Amino acid sequence: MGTMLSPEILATLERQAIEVPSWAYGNSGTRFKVYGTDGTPRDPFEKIADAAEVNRLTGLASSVALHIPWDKVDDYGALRTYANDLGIELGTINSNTFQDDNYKFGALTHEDPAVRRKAIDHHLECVDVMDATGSRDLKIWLAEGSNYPGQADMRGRQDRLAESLAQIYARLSGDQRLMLEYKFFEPSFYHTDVPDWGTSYAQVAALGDRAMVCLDTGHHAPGTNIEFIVMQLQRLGKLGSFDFNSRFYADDDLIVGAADPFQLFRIMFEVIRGGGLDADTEITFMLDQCHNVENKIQGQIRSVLNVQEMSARALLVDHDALVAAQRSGDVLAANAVFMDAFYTDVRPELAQWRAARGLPADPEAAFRASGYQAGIEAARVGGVQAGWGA
Ligand code: LRH
Ligand code: MN
Repeated sequence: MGTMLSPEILATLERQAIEVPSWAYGNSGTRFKVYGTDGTPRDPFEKIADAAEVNRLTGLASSVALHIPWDKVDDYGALRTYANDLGIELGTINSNTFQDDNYKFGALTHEDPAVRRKAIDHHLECVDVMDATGSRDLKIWLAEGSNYPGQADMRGRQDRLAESLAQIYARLSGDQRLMLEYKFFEPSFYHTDVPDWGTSYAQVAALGDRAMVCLDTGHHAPGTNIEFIVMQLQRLGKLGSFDFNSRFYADDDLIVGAADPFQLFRIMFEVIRGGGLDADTEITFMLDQCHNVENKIQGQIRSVLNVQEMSARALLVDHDALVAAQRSGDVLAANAVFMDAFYTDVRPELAQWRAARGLPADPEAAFRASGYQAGIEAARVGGVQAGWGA
């Protein structure tokens, strides 16, 4: 084996686990068009089968996140057993208060206590699902906000949000956690009730130790230094999870590392600096993506490999040389140490390492040669393909 990736680095990479989203295997698109594709799953079982195929070929995706009600089933215990039989776990449970007419003007922040009650009850139902699936994390993303100045009482909404979240938090048991995801705009276009890390932090800090911030890499204003936020949230002990994806413009939900691999490298460097890849890490690393035009399963394979690859490069940063250059104020030397690691092509060694562990050296090629896609296209005929609606 090559010499760049030391046994310590390989041990860290061996522990790495990236949770995949069930909805990435269903149809998705934009407001203009959602494309159907042959072989798309029709139910959560078929989504889990595809997620298991990603894990089989990469050894990296040992759990799959669910979205309620998109992944609603009669028997979550049976779904859990099905997943476990395929070698994966059921992971983060994602709530959904962004597709119901009652929530047009808000859900957990709504003026009307009856609407808030309905939204809180949905979250309590999600915790019931967690009890059945053995999931640890409840992830809450809220589409709530307003489109015109004056439309909403932003302060009143924060107070109602805090009160609603407290009721949900009180329902958690065991090691269960609540993740509050922020997003700076869309579908609201004037104010969003949880627009940034500061607001999410303020709300979860008020709840307690098991409430954390979820950082979706596509949810920041252009030009935001996301790795600085990663550093600060870790420093505050409140970085609970990532929704990994990449974007050129807005919340494009593209393959992580595809639009900006250097940003992913910088983010993973700060994750490592803060102990986020240590054996006792409390961070859930999840993908949150949509494969609108590309093959979904191969897209997921490439995504988890991109995170692994940029993690490997970030682990290669010569820490002692970097600290020495930083302390001596040698700007260009410090930057050079950082860039050397980023420019180090670790792909051949990772391929060798995978082969040594009985995994395909090139998982994407293995998937294309496996016949899995042709198999699901032949088998999954009829029924309704899963998507953001179904
Ligand atoms: C919102 C979001 C959230 C999910 C949804 C699928 O943009 O990032 O995490 O619930 O995408
Ligand atoms: Mn997200």
